[in-house]
Amino acid sequence: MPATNSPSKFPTEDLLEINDIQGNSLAGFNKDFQMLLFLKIHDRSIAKAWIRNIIPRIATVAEVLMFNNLFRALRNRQGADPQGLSATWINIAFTYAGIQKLVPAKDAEGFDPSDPFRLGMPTRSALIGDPIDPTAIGHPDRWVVGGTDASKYPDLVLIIASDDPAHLNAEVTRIKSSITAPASSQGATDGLEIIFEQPGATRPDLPGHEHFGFKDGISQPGVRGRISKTAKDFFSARFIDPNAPAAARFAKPGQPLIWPGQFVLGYKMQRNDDPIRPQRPLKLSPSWTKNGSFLVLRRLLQDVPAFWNFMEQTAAKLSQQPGFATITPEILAAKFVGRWKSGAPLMRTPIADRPDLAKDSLANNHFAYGADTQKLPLIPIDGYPGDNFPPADSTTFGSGCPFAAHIRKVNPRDLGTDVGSASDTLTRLILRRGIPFGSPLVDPLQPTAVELAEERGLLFISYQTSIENQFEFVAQDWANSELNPPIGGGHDPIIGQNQEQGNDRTRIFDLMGTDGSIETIEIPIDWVIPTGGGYFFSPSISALNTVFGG
Ligand code: N7H
Repeated sequence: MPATNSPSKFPTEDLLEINDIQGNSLAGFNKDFQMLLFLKIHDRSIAKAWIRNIIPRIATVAEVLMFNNLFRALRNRQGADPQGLSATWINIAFTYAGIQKLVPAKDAEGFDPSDPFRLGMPTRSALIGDPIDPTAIGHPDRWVVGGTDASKYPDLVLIIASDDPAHLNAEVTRIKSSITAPASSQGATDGLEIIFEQPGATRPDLPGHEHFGFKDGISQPGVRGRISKTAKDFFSARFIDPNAPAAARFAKPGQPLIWPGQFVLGYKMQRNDDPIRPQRPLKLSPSWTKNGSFLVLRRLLQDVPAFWNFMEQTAAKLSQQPGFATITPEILAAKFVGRWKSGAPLMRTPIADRPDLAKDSLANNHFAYGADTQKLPLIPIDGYPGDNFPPADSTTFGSGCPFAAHIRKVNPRDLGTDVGSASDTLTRLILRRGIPFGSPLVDPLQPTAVELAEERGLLFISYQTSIENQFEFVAQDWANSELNPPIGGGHDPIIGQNQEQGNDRTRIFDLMGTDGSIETIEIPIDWVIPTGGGYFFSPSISALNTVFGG
């Protein structure tokens, strides 16, 4: 008899309070046009009154989820993005400095004094590998926002996001006037100051791709939990036949189901020794943090010409060597990322890009590193022919997807790591909500002076319930390490930062040739450079009402 998993045998999943959780965390705004407004609070009671006024405009998970589901359903039926369907969302999050200004001291002190959130990003910057030379642009002394300069350190950030640039502008104008309007008008305040404005936008030339040219936002954890009292009304849609054992672990092929307490406080957590059974929620401290989430924001500058020049020069040199004759700049860059530009994973198509695989959301994330891709029985989907792409072949070791490729470093999937089994890795996952900033280069190898004068990069945003065990751990213990997580192979060539030799930040990356020989590539410069950011807390709607606004 094949093993069956009747849904009743699955552990009962939490009922998520989707009307109380801010929408960008679990649901993801997924908007092409965004604005981050960083604010400083000068007057507590004025700031509280302003917060009370903005609460009805803060988007919840329930609202964002409903919109995203409608958008997806229409796109699937019509074969294109639905015209005219548009929404504009706002979320809010506070640094510890902001919380101290707004909530009674006894409440603020509930955050652990050694928690990175309480210490702040500039204090943790060296630990996560940022430059320690104060003259380097990546040093927090030089950050444009959120660094060591107190005048540029925010108390709160607003994330405003829309499908329509005109709607975004109108909302931003409304918010700005609520901040700068004369003190007599309703909701008005001069007790708040906008200290930095950061627009973000999807690349118009390559929607969904970041500035090096690669498709982003493909791999996200599935979130366990229900959105109504109905037993199978799951937050993350399930695509695998419930009779298949894999249905207990995955929402979609390759998308693991993670207990919601990893992303939002107050819910069951993932165990580091079991991919299915949960452990109890984190203790809430302060008590009002239920349904809240920690938000990591990094303004990461991308030196796109440096990246692609390096690929050109290194590929030209390498191709002279036995075992590397076929290497091109495009192939080398894909090896650094672990996916091709289209988003197709190297594990499933190691020799050449396959945009058709990249487009298939039931196949493009269906791979692991230690086991071959198995065909999974799916629930019937109208018109879907099934995943008929070549399976990932785990016997390729590092010759298909290098051990230190970005996506393999930050999520080693089914492989054991320096700190535990594959179950432990599930406790490290984060929800990523990044968006590019700045305009794309027409030709990265021949940028114009005007293009070079403008900054571009990624506004990295992630949600998690432990900044230390999730974001910081992944960045510091894995991406920045020459050896971890599992087997060595060098630093993460995209986001890794090597601080071990002070100002010499050279990283290394092992590349395997077709003959099994290994070339160790030296990367003397960083092409992803932190220039701002912060550790924030994104409270529940009820905490905004009672603790922040009240
Ligand atoms: Fe990364 N890139 O373009 O190379 N990232 N990332 N990232 N990243 C991913 O699978 C990129 C950054 C993660 O589950 C893809 O969705 C760039 C930070 C994680 O298989 C691409 C920057 C951190 C994943 C990029 C950047 C992470 C991931 C493939 C900075 C956390 C999922 C698309 C400028 C510390 C891995 C996808 C998985 C995927 C790129 C930053 C983490 C193309 C350019 C700071 C967990």
